[in-house]
Amino acid sequence: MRFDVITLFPAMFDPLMQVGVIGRAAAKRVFDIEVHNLRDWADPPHYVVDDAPYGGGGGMVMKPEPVRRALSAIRRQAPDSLVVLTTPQGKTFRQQDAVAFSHTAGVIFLCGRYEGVDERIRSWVDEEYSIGDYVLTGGEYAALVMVDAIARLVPGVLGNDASAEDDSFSEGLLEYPHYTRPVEFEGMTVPSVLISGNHGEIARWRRQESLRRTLLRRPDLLARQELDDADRRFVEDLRKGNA
Ligand code: 6GU
Repeated sequence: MRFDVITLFPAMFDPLMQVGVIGRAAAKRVFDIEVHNLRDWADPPHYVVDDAPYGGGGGMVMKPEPVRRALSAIRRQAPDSLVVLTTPQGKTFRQQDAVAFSHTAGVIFLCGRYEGVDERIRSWVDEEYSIGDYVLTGGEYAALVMVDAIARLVPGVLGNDASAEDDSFSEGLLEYPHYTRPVEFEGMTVPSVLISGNHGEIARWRRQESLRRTLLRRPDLLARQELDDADRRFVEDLRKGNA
């Protein structure tokens, strides 16, 4: 798949493309990412990309013309990609959205500036996304977050293809606790079931600890979850304080 990003701050995407798991996968072309400077589509001599709002008031608004040109040019290179505007007014980006985008041909992220974009720009995008209820100075960090969440689901990006499957959220539950060596550290020990070698018991313990953790930290997630009989009995016990 391919990612295109339209931004006034292309350098913000250098770490994504150069560092860590995502950077390595980008270098190996497991997916493609191209970052475009919106200013390249602005008019000389001043290459202005924003302007004061009609009706007055503070802040600057992203002008439509450079965005129109950028989208037209990039769409020719990526005709099957969806166009996503990052804006605090968008719907909240969730794991299920990351999964859905990871199965598409590509995404073109248009990073909005926080004061806003000319309303006519909205008619050229397929979706609008926010990453949460707080205000950022621009959509760049939101695009970085979304590219990371989507790209790590592309086959071949994570070392082990299965490692995305146990993720917190992918099953609708938080992940169970993890331990590695040593078996005892500063008086804290690894649960004995994990060193028992009994894989059935280990799977059961992990499932129950996922349920425990989700009930404690994210009861909203648990409420939306379909549970089997064993899960339901365990959650009942947790609620009664018996587990
Ligand atoms: Cl996508 N943009 C801005 N400016 N702030 C945000 C956001 C996006 N998502 C959460 N906060």
